[in-house]
Amino acid sequence: MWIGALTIFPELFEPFLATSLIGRARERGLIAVEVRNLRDFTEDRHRVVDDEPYGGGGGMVMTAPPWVRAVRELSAGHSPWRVLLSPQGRRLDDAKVQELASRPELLLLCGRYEAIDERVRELVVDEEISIGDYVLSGGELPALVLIEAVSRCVPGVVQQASSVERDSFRRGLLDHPHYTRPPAFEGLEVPEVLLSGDHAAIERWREREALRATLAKRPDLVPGAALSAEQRAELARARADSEACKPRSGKG
Ligand code: 4FV
Repeated sequence: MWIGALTIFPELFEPFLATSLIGRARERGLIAVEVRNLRDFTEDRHRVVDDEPYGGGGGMVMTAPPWVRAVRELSAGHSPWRVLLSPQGRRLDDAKVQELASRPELLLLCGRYEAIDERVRELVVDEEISIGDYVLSGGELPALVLIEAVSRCVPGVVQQASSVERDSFRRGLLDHPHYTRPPAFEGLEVPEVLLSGDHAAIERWREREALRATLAKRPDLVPGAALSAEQRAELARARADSEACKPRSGKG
């Protein structure tokens, strides 16, 4: 997989791209990440990438020519899916991560300043993606989030492929609780079943706990989740319990 990134702060990417999972994936040639400085695509000696907003108002706007020049030059020899990271974009979630990971080439546009000239979107952007409803100072961190999430879907990047499949959200539910040594800590014991060696019972426990965690923390996910028989039974139990706790209305 080839991922290009356009930014005025390429130095922000290096430490992340040279470390851990992503660093090893690049060494093993599973992914290639090419970070380019947008200023290399300016034509003036001050390498200016921003200007005053037409119509006035605070802040500076990133000018279109460097972006269009850069995207077209980086698309020579590549036909990347061109993604602008911005708060106006579709929210990044697991389904979108998997869709982006199915593409052979991505080009990520990382903005700075108040905004980017609208004509950049019209001329060289296929899709806008947001990592959340808050405003950052730049698109670099969202791009790094996207690179990490997408790279984990590339076969071989995560050693334990099963752990990716078991990841939260992959099956629409949050993950079950995890434990490791010591077996008891500050009076808190590891659930007995996990020490039993009974893998069928452990799997059932994990399924129930994944559903319980989701009901408690992200009930909005449950309707869309692919529930196993164990989880459907647990959901029915949970619903029956909550019904049982509901105060009886006076009538009848
Ligand atoms: C953002 C987000 C984000 C907006 C103006 C960069 C900033 C500045 N990108 N998800 N949330 N971008 O806040 O993706 O140029």
